[in-house]
Amino acid sequence: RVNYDVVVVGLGAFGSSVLYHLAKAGLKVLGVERYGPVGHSLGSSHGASRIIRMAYFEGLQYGPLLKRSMRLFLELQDELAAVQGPLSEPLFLRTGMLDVGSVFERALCSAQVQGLQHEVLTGAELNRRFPAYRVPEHWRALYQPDGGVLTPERIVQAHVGLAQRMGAQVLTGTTVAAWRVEGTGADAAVTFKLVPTDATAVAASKRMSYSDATATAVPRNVTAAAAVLTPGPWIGQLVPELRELCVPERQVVGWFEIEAAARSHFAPNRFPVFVLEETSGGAAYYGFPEHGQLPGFKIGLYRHLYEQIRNPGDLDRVNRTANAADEAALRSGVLSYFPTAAGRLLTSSTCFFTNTPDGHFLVERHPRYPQVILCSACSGHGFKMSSGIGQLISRMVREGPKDTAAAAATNTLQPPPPLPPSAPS
Ligand code: PYC
Repeated sequence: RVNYDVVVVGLGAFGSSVLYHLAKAGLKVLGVERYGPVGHSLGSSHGASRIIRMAYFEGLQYGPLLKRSMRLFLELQDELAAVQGPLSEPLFLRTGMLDVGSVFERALCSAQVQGLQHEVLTGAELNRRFPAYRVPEHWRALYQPDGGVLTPERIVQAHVGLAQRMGAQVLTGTTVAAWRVEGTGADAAVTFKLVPTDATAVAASKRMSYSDATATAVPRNVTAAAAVLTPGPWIGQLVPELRELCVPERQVVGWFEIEAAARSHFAPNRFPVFVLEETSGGAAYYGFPEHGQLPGFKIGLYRHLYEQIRNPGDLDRVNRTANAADEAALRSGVLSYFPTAAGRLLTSSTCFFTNTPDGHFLVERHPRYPQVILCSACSGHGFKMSSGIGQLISRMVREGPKDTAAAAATNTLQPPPPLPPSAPS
């Protein structure tokens, strides 16, 4: 009676991982993606790099999920290489991680409680050891060797490609116009009305990676026994009740030109990824070594409220290029802490964070329709856990709604044991 065991809506970080784990478990699964091809730059899973780190200043409760996710990313990398042959670039590049300034105390607490390898550095020691950094000498930093760079587009493509090899079907260029649950109990089914994504709106907003190659083949309706909604910032369009809770926000990152003489200081073996929060309650930045195809030093602002988008219809109209204020905000961090990379802005990229009020994730069954699992928002720090969350959601789907209590008991995301507030360092 139903076409699929599960329909997954949104094939970014979370949806692609859910699709992969469901296909691996042998379920008949369809992935629906609004744009395409997967790994595109219109959502929240692009930009060439994401941080993964184990000593997590956001909360101790994330520890087990982080370890699981790291293991799964490494397994994914091996599986991809087994299918494709040696990879030109790894999916995970180990560089180490630095938590600098105000985030130091909480990261240290997380490292100590979890028994993770770490070192404590003063700002002076940090500047000597990693010469691209120039932070105040009295600041403190946590160095954790188990951190580095994940390559988001390639991970999303790996999850979807491997899922397809295991039988998953994928529709790109397809928008869910409506969904509803029909029937009750064992007879309940989730029905989706699908339409080709409006290519004109997309082209008008200058989004370069859109492809409507599959749009003509979009079926009008599909039904499934269960559904996983992982639409990122579009969650408010699919579940209007969540508009107040999950608020998308425009985010801009930039790649700045590095002085020729300093370029080797930004190489992956000399430049750990970082989160740096100014101790005076000022800005928080994050950044990456120069690596892969894009030259320059990539820096972003962490948890900065650029531009909240309250109306999902406005997501298609967001300015995708860095304006003067975006550049100035990023350049201020470069000039203060990485002055040898204060050259031209070579490249910029815009994406969405989808934030909850407490900065944690939303991974829940729909309160009225327990066969529908909601997964968004991740408040700007979820990519690194997408492999583990995909596996957990696959388990929730297979255990079924009756096991909500058991699923909740194994859900490592809640409740958060509070960490001490940050102290000035
Ligand atoms: O989770 O490391 C992170 C991060 C940095 C910026 C946004 N998220």
